Amino acid sequence: MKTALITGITGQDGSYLAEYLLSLGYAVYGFVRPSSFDPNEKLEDFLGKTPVKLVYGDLRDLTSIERALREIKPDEIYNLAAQSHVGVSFKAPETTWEINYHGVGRLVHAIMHEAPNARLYQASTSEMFGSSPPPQSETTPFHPVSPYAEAKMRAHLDFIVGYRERENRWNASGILFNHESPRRGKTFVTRKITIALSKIKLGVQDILELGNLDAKRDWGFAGDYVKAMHKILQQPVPKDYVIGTGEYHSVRDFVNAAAKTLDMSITWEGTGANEIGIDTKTGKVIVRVNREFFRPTETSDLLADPTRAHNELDWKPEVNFGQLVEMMSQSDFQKIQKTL
Ligand code: NAP
Ligand code: F7E
Repeated sequence: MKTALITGITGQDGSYLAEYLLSLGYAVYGFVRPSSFDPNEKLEDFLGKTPVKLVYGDLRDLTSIERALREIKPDEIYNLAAQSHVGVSFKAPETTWEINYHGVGRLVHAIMHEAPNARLYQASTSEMFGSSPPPQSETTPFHPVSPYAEAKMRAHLDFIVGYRERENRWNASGILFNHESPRRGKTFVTRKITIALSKIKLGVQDILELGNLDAKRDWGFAGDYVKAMHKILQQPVPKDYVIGTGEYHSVRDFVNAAAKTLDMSITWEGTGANEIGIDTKTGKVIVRVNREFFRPTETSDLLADPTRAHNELDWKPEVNFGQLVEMMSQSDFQKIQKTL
């Protein structure tokens, strides 16, 4: 039986990965931040009662990382913990760097001392490509445009690629494009949309306010992407892999698709900050642009070229865009309906 340690296990990806590794027969440990809440409760919301063992720690605390590695001696480490919100990174850049850059450095150094044979997966991101035009592959230059993307890029280059090349560390990464699910955090745009439209449909919210409707993202399903993470750590040689669907849609497309699954339709009028979305059946304005949700600098178009993952990992996503939007919209609609 292999042993895996997952940082960020209480997040979207961590919960799907834990489920997947348990199904493969792994002993799964989760590294969780101490807080006044019982971390088991958060995990149980997603997974129910599972045989995941939790250890307290924080990527900002080297001692806690070393202790966890000494106790667990994992074969595989999945570093999913991060301040993962791009918008928030402009408001809290130091915290973002502390966790997303220095945290990775602490982890890599601790692994070298406490679990030198462990394989490390790092959650790198398509945001590192920033303003590089689409499609983006492993050879596309990085041009990050946010503190989140800069910290992730430097961690990727300094600690993952750098230590792999200089120190022969078994470090690999997935450069993942956006992936979503009913477990996605509620402040990310997809979940914000599916919650708001469900509430509007049920008559408990009037309007959905969004930022940049023209931004295009390559959206896949988190449950598919955690399988790629596992495959990356089973390869004979550690490498970096772009993981995405190879298809992209604008934020406006996502709103239209979510509305359709809820039997609603939206007519768009105006442009830029004055654009509005009108419920075709009721004639009410239900979507408005609010500048508060724009970012100081924006990654406008992200589209994966996942050829290496197809060829070397034999990985392809199973859930398409329409199925993802339907899954998320129906999940939120049913959850909200139950509370009324
Ligand atoms: P998420 O839902 O925001 O989860 C983040 C996790 O990190 C949570 O479990 C959080 O714990 C934990 N965490 C935050 N700060 C920590 C710290 N200082 N020490 C220890 N744990 C800490 O993120 P996700 O969507 O699952 O993404 C997983 C990883 O993939 C992240 O690194 C993200 O940057 C990266 N990524 C995500 C996407 C995507 O589209 N989802 C794409 C590319 C890369 P709490 O529960 O205590 O907050
Ligand atoms: O934004 C636009 C926003 O916050 C998507 C993280 O998992 O994926 C995620 O980062 C797009 C952006 O995700 C709103 O400007 C419009 O263009 O859902 P998001 P993200 O920034 O792409 C990457 C790959 C990661 O690595 C990150 O960890 O939607 N947008 N209006 C909005 N975004 C938000 N959040 N809220 C809005 O109202």
